[in-house]
Amino acid sequence: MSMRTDFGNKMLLPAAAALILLSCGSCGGSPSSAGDDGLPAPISGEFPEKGVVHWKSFLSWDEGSIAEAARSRMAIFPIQICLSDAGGEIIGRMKEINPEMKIVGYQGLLAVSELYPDSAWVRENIPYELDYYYLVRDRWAFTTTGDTLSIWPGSIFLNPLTGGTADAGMMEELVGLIERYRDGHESRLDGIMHDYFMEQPYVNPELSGVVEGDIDLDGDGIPIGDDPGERAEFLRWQIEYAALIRDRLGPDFIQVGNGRVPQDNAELAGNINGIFYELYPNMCWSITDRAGFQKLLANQADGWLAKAFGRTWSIVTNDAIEYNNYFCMISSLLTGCMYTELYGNASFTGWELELDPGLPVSELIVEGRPDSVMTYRRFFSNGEARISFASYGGRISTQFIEETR
Ligand SMILES: [Ca+2]
Repeated sequence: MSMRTDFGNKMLLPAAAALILLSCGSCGGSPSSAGDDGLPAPISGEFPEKGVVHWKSFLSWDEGSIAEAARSRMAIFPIQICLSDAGGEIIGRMKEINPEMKIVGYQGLLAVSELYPDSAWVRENIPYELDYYYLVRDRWAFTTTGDTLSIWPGSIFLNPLTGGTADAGMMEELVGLIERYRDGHESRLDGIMHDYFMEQPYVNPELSGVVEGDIDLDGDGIPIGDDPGERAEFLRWQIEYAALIRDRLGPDFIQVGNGRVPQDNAELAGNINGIFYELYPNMCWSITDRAGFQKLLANQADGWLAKAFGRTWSIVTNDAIEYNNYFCMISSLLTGCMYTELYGNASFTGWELELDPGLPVSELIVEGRPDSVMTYRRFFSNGEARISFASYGGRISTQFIEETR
């Protein structure tokens, strides 16, 4: 792939077209209020805690979708949609129903989408997208052979190093853009989700043979995989970027991070407020269900993540295997996280699982040993959440046992 040409003809795919906003045929009616769809009004302290994950447009949504989404504590939508007029209208309706709901904008970390060719349309409809594009247009990363670096189809990777060290100026500009938009749209953006923090860029297999050359962000001719100093600066930039957002947008501007680094690196974790567990419990690392659960538990311990609005904002998700949605829900009850239900690719289609556990009345109880059976239990006012793992790390049972008094 080579796209080192001038703006205007370099963009191949209309990635932004996928983000075309709702035509809003359903927007003319009166705002729905909690309860008129028959759903219980969300109240603070309701369990299990739901989080919406929807990295798409609102085109497929109707009044019912808005009401269902509003039953959540947090919703993650593409940041440029949160900051668009049409997206803001829908977010406003959700917040009318549930004023405590927090809106988090999804943004690819160190990535920029290939631009929709009609920049006038983008300016009119998703202006953040265009401003972000212009801001980073001179920051593309290139490989050792001068090819444009892409690690995900439809996007271009950015180089956060200058002269071999973390580029503080670039960081300032990126945070400044978020700050400027947030300040103009305070009610629509309560935080940001970074997808994702990484030790080094990993080129998606779909691009193997498309991207030529090796990744070499400091330009010394040594690929990043063989260059510990380059990897250290690359990680340093990410940690300082999260710290700068926290500093400039305040400790209650929620930051949720995807990737392995927030799960393993205390310094980064201490600058953000939640972890996005993608493909929980195994993530993409071939770990056992038990290891995934234990990692989730360890990450929620005091002192790992920073709090925003007095709590942490982790969410367990799985969009590939339906039976994991229930495991996500019970895991969330045991560990104090949010869960979501996905039946497909990061697209919210409503809630199918229903459970009324009441309020937690105990801490987590751990029984057994790793070489036999381990059971995790937590009592709620209406029963007990419980997961048991076998010695090999697989699940034996995932349950909510209702009290039958
Ligand atoms: Ca290098």
